[in-house]
Parts: sequence; C-alpha cells; structure tokens
Amino acid sequence: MRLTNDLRGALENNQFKVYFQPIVDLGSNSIHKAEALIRWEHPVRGLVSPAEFIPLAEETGMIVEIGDWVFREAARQAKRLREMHHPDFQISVNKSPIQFCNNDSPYQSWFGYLQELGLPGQSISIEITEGLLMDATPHVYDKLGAFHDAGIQVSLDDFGTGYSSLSYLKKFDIDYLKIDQAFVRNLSKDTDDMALCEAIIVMAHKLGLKVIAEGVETREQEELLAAAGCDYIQGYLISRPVPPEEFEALLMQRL
Ligand code: G
Ligand code: G
Ligand code: MN
Ligand code: NA
Repeated sequence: MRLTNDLRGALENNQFKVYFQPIVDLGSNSIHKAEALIRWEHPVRGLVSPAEFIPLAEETGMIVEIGDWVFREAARQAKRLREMHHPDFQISVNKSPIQFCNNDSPYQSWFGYLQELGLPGQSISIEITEGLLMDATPHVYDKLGAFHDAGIQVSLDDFGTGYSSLSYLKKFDIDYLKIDQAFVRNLSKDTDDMALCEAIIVMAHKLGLKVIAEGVETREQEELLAAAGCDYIQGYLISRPVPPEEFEALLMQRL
C-alpha cells in the first residue's frame, strides 16, 4: 500500500514531528506535565493523523523504530523544560502493545539515553492501555517492572473504555489513570457520566493513583472535575497539541 511505503521513508526524511499537549495540575493551576503526540507531515497529503498511520506502523513493526525516535525527542524536550521551566517537568509517551511483545524493543537503550542526558526516570511517564494488561504475559510484567525500577511512571490511558476487569489495578504498579474523553464530553449534561467520573476518582485515590481527565474542552467540565477531586486536566480548553516552540511559548505566557 502506498501509505505504508511512504511511512518507511518518513523517519529518514525527517517528516515526523512530536507535538506536546499541556496537562494542568488543578491543585496549583500550573503546567509541569505534557503528553507527546507524534505528527506526520506528509509532503503530498499534508498532516496525516496518527490514528491513521500508527496502526500501519504496528502491523509492519515500524512502530518499534518510530517509538524509539518519539522517546528520544520527548526526553530531549523534558531536559530542556526541566532546565528552563520546572525542575520536575514530566513528558508522557504513548506506547503501543507491540512495543512490549517485541524482543528487540530498544527500551534498555532508553534508560541509557536518560542517563546520557542526566535525566531521572521520573522525567518520563509511559501511557499504556488496558488491553496490554488484560493479556499480559510474563514478558509484559518484566518490562513494566524494568520501567518502574528505572523510576519511569506509568499512566493507564483511555481508562474505562476497555474490558475494565479492574483486577490489574492491584497487580501492576500504575501511577496515573487517564479518564477517557468519552466520559468527559457530556459531563455537564449527563449525570451518569458525572457519577462515573466521581467514582473513578474516589477509587483511584483509595488505590494511591492520581487522575488525569482527558478531552476537557469547557470551563464547566473543568469545574465539575475539580469539584470531584480530579488531579489533572488535559484538553482543548488549555491547548491543542502544539509543536515544541509553541509549547514553550505557551508556558512562558502562563508565568
Ligand atoms: O494525536 P491524536 O491526538 O490525533 O492521536 C491519535 C492517536 O494516536 C491516539 O490514540 C494516540 O494515543 C496515538 N498516538 C499519538 N502519538 C503516538 C505515539 O507516539 N505512539 C503511539 N503508540 N501512539 C501515538
Ligand atoms: O488515545 P489518546 O488518549 O492518547 O489520544 C488522545 C487524542 O485526543 C489525540 O488525538 C488528541 O489530539 C485528542 N485530544 C486531546 N484533547 C482533546 C480535546 O479536548 N477534545 C478532543 N475531541 N480531542 C482531544
Ligand atoms: Mn495517550
Ligand atoms: Na490519552
């Protein structure tokens, strides 16, 4: 397929870019976290959504190399933001389940790269989905354990949309739950969604996890989530994912 062929050359031809979306700490109203989201600037098609090319990258195994590249970009940005803006700045990176099955996943070299940059593990968090934990092999346990030992934090992405058996919340060391935007979208009208968000937040806190709500687009949603005790929010209300230069400008404006 055409797009798959183009994808092969995209890394060498510098067509990928990592954008950053701020995550606001509701307690202090400050930004010391962001999610890294890859973008593909295709020479003919323009911006191609990761929703379109990440599945292709997974099928072809290219996700391993692409994921490695995203990690390095994110780590470099974390270093810069820690020096310039906030000493505890943390960037979260999405990890596809394929990156856990694959034996040649470069994750060991990630720890080396952090050391090279003089960054502690806490400068990075990885976002995984419930699907990965549902059919977790010993291999997955080992890798998550290795991340944890390196101080890298773990966020459970799209929480509530998978087969939430919840038992894995006990089995794995997870630091953040990210409430999926599906529960946030109609928060001000749908009392069921409000009940679900409140229950997720109470449960997470009792288990010692912090909660990040995704897809926050309105002030009203922010207020409802804050009242429910949510720790962090992310969404268009604060900013869309933006290129690193723009992200830095956004942080400066808030000072
Ligand atoms: O960026 P957007 O907001 O359009 O993201 C669409 C989807 O692509 C999301 O599910 C997101 O998690 C995924 N995605 C974005 N960047 C990355 C990445 O670097 N690695 C992986 N595995 N998925 C990503
Ligand atoms: O699967 P994951 O949660 O990593 O993907 C996040 C996706 O949600 C990205 O495509 C990102 O661009 C998008 N996104 C981020 N904030 C908002 C928002 O406030 N509203 C909507 N509709 N999408 C958002
Ligand atoms: Mn994510
Ligand atoms: Na997410």
